[in-house]
Amino acid sequence: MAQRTFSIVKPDAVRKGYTGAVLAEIEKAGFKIVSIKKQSISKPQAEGFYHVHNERPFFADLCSFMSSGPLVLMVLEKDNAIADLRKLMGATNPANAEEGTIRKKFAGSIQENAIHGSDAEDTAAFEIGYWFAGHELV
Ligand code: 3AN
Repeated sequence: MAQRTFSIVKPDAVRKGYTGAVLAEIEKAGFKIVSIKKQSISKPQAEGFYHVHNERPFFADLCSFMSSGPLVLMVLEKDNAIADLRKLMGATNPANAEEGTIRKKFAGSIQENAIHGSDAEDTAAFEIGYWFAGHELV
């Protein structure tokens, strides 16, 4: 059954001019782009988005990075979208990412790792609702 997930082309990839290439990988893998917008986000918006990580040592740096420049927010749809996008993204640390994955091709470091994808159904629902209004998802 078609499932939705939430994804971000992160500021590092946008800055390097990889937005189109990342979107091409996503579409080639069979995802439908339900909604998409390029914008900058504030540090408090990033902190709210990553609240589950607020005890982690990298939290402040991560939120500064995510608010350091424009990014691309997306809602994607396909069968098994959540797990399939995670597979297409590759490991968090690009040094461990498999050949052919987006992070292997486009990520520079464990923090500046090109793409975000929701990791479960409940986080996908929270993340879609955090960035998109219902009228943007028709
Ligand atoms: P993923 O994005 O692969 O689900 P998470 O959820 O563990 O990884 O981490 C969220 C984000 O936090 C990562 N995408 C990455 O940008 C950053 N991050 C994770 N681990 C580290 C780390 N050890 N050092 C710096 N940044 C990290």
